[in-house]
Amino acid sequence: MGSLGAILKHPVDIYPLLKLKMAAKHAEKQIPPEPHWAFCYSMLCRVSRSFALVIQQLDTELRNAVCIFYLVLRALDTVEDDTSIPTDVKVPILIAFHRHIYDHDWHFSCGTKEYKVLMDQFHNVSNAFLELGKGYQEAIEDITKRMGAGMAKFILKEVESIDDYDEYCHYVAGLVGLGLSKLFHASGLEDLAPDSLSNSMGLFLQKTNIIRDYLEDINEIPKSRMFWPREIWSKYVNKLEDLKYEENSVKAVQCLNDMVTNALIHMDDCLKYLSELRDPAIFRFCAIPQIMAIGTLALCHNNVNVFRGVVKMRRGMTNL
Ligand code: D61
Ligand code: MG
Repeated sequence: MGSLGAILKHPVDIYPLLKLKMAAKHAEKQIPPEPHWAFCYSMLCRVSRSFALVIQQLDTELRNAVCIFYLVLRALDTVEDDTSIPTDVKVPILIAFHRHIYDHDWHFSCGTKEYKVLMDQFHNVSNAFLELGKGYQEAIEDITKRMGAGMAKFILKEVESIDDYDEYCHYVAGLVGLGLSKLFHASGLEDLAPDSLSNSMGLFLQKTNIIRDYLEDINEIPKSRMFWPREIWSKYVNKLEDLKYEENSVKAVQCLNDMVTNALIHMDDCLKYLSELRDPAIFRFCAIPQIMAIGTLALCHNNVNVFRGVVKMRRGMTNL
């Protein structure tokens, strides 16, 4: 269904959609005029769909830092996710990525579509990064270094135990939470949040995506890596892909509910984290993705369609 059709079917979505769109229009006027910044913001909108709008409603200085943080990590993730890069080429790039952001001339072509544009024109991101304040730069470099090392570790290792699952999600999303907390602190708008709460913010979002995307990931060609931990699914089936076959529906839904329950463990920390925020724009930036994740988990819970097709919320943020 086209996005206009989706909206007309759900007229109550129109008001929040317009409100968000107008906020985005206003935000557009504050983008720095230079071409490398224009590239970064247009890339953000093309690549992130759901995060672009919440990032754009932050105050200017913090917004620029978060935009670059997003693009640097999205580029790192594009390397991680590109299954056509041989391991012996990929691992050193992941590990050295935090140094490449200081180098205007570095680039590595990979990914497809808008991700390929981001990689090919990465010098724009480096140039913008080099204009950020030192405090922002250091936070972005530190997180990129730790995430790259963690991704490299998991290229060679599968997610078996629940501990592995939490560790992998820490590298790819929990660290984003730690980095964002540092950026908020560097902006002077917030106190520094405890790492364990920041980590939970990322784990909750990442686990929700991993649960929702089961079918998309298992059907991917060439075969993508799977992140459902064996320690959970092996209680229900012998092979992870058995969950998608109709004869296993009952077991599949039990396994799904087990995964949802595991994700919900992080809720307490997330609410605590949100309750400590002071700045209204930062609060919205943090709370909106969490609310979407709760909604998505509610939709997935006990829902066999996770194994049949896409289970996605309608989102004012993504569909216009
Ligand atoms: C407050 C607000 C936003 C938060 C947060 C706290 C704490 C953590 C996060 C956002 C990160 C949540 C990640 C959940 C979505 N997962 C992915 O995008 C996976 O890639 C992970 C590695 C790259 C992370 C890049 C990122 C994401 C969101 C950000 C950000 C950086 C910087 C600032 C704000 C939000 C997933 O990607 C697949 C795809 O969607 O293409 C994967 O490869 O597993
Ligand atoms: Mg990835």
